[in-house]
Amino acid sequence: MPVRCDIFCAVIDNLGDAGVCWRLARQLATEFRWRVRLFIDAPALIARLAPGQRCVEVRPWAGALADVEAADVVLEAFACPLPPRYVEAMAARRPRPPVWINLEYLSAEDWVAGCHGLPSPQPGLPKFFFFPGFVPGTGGLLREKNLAVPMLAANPAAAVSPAPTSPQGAGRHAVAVPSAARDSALPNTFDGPLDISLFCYDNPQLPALLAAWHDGNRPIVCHVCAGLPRQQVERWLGGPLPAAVGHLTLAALPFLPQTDYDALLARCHLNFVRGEDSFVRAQWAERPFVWQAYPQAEGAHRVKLDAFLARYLEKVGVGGTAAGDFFRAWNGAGALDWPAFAQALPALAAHAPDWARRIRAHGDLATNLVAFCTARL
Ligand code: TRH
Repeated sequence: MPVRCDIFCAVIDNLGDAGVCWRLARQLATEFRWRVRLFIDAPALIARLAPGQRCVEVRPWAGALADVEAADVVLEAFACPLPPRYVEAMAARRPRPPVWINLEYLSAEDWVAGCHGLPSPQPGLPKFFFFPGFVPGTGGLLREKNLAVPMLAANPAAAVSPAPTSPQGAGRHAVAVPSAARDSALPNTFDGPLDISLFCYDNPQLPALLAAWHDGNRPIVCHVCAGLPRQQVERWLGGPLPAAVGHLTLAALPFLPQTDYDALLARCHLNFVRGEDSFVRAQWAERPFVWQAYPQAEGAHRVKLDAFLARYLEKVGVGGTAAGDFFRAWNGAGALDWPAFAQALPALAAHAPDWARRIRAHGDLATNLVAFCTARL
């Protein structure tokens, strides 16, 4: 009998809760043949992330669930509270209660490895903390077994931006495939035109970055993601995208299915990413990236940022300082120095494959989760 797994996801905001839960559900279903139900309070998000998917049963979750039998493995994403009726069904399950997992948010902080896998100190049903992470002793990072295939083999026409209107405003042309994607090889030259993807939260540093690109002397195509990024770029431009201003081309991306977004990351020279899932995917794309951490009160996100930078930049060598300063400025601490960061791009590109090898060495999250749960079933 296949292992039955129920994943519960309460979407706080943005896309990452759903993005992470979807990736995990898909991998458990397709690589481990688990029978997965994803209970989510925003099921439409899954339809946007994975149009037409059939491998996971997506169940709308609102309030109390009708009579639902508890699964073998129950995973609450990001400590979302389970419906009381479902917890009762878990307690009543025979011969033993399910393996109950709390999948936590990703952090590079040192304390994570010491908390990973610990039982949650609460009376009644045993529940375990499961922490993703970059180092041994954590649950690892979400990564499909055959990752290299989808990112580079995905349909390049899907991860493109409509070409900008010509200066005369002649209207949209056919799609403009990012220059690096034309020969579908990884973009590895950084002294010519750059393809840059932009996915960010509201960021007061963005106007300065766009101005630096505009005033610079090299052609840049910025592939602007839908939502907050596009709203901010159009505010800076004072008009709709796509557009071309001097050397800077501002192309507008529609919201892409998740696999096409992954493919975009592999095709750009540099990726601006945010939150958790795109942050991890940028590292698997083995391209230079800049991360905007999910903003938290009292600057708590800067602790997460510094913890990550301490690990990520440890072996970069020349360019590491400029990269660290740029990451911190992008997260609100200091002024952006684009020319200095641009000079560090070759070093960051050379570092990327070794970094990807390091963070996958202790296994991927789904494989580690399956081992953890199987030992307790
Ligand atoms: O959208 P996010 O800001 O989600 C955030 C973070 O997950 C954060 O940790 C969490 O606390 C908060 O939500 C509640 O960023 P993230 O994590 O990168 O998730 C974005 C998802 O959207 C990711 O799976 C990639 C996907 N995506 C697409 O599928 N298509 C697109 O066009 C774009 C831009 C993103």
